[in-house]
Amino acid sequence: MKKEIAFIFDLDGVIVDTAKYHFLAWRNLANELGFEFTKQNNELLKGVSRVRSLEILLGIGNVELSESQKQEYLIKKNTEYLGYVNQMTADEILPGINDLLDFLDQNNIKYALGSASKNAPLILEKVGLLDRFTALVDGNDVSKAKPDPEVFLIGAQKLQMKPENCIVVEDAIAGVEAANTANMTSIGIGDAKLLGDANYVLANTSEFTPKFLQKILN
Ligand code: B16
Ligand code: MG
Repeated sequence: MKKEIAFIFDLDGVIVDTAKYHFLAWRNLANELGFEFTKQNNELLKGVSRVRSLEILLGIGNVELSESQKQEYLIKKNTEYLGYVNQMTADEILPGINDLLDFLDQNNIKYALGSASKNAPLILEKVGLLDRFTALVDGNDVSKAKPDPEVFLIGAQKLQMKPENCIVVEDAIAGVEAANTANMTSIGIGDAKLLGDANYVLANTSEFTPKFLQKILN
């Protein structure tokens, strides 16, 4: 197997499913502002930054807020979200991911995190994965959100790897676009109709097996 490669993993939707907690907190906020927020609406927020998520949510409800009100609601949403995150355990790691990380470790293949979430280090700590990543890049490190490739390019730099030798694992359309723009190989996790631009698409993380990796790496 080729060794000169490294992986960059997205967090929400790839390592854990935090979208369900984002959904609960955003829905409560929408309800407080007087409108409904559905699971379908929540799809629009996947991989999107917190600030941009609020803008999209306010657009759905056709609600306008002042800058200070927006700040207040962002803090409120994150406080509720952190309440859920603080209860997370290793049981919430998505199927297949532990085996895959074991396989990468055994083969001396490095991996980094490339997430839009400013809460990424806390989430990794809660599920017991914080120490396993060679490098972390999260929402605190980037000035441009996905689909801009910044998050993954910083990840490659931290791993001391060339972009073309990095493989990104992503569940969001914007994330796949960011990986492709960064000249990296992209593996999409989810609906092939939505993630058609990815080099490879797997329906869910349990299909992301060492056998699949061996196939694409050889
Ligand atoms: P936070 P990812 C993203 O994580 C989520 O998919 C997205 O829904 C969320 O708004 C974003 O993180 C920011 O999260 O509020 O914790 O900073 O998929 O890039 O790992
Ligand atoms: Mg994601």
